[in-house]
Amino acid sequence: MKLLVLNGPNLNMLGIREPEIYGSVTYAQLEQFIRGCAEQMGIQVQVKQSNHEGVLVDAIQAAYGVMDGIIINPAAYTHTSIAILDALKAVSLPAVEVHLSNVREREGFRQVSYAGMACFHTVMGEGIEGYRTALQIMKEKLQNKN
Ligand code: CA2
Repeated sequence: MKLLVLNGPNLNMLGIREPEIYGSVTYAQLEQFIRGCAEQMGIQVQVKQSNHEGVLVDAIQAAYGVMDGIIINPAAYTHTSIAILDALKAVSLPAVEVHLSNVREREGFRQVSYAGMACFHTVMGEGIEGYRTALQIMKEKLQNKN
């Protein structure tokens, strides 16, 4: 089982600012955490972060025919990017959306998720543990398929 874990803009700033919202773990530690969880579950992961919408679109397209699923935290592009939604729809891979914070309890502009419209599940408000949850949910989905 091979999964792409894709993280959007400013998540590379984790642990540096706004720890009250996003926690004190750095992005490097988050990547390590994701790799550790995946290894425990017998999942191969490619973990990628970009601040650029087109790079995220390219990464989603590159997953086509290579990966079994996508776990994505599109960060601010969650609420703006039809390009990311279209890319997820185009590759038609099972996708899970993750948010560190509980976006439902935040500002009005965070209440729409375009990417989420192409995802079969959303995990939010669990901090970095949300990535473990997403890996687990994806694993169950892919196992039930076969
Ligand atoms: O809760 C999440 O995971 C978000 O995807 C994080 C995004 C935000 O725009 C979404 O609405 C919810 C922001 C990521 C920026 O991360 C920062 C980390 C440290 C300092 C500042 C921003």
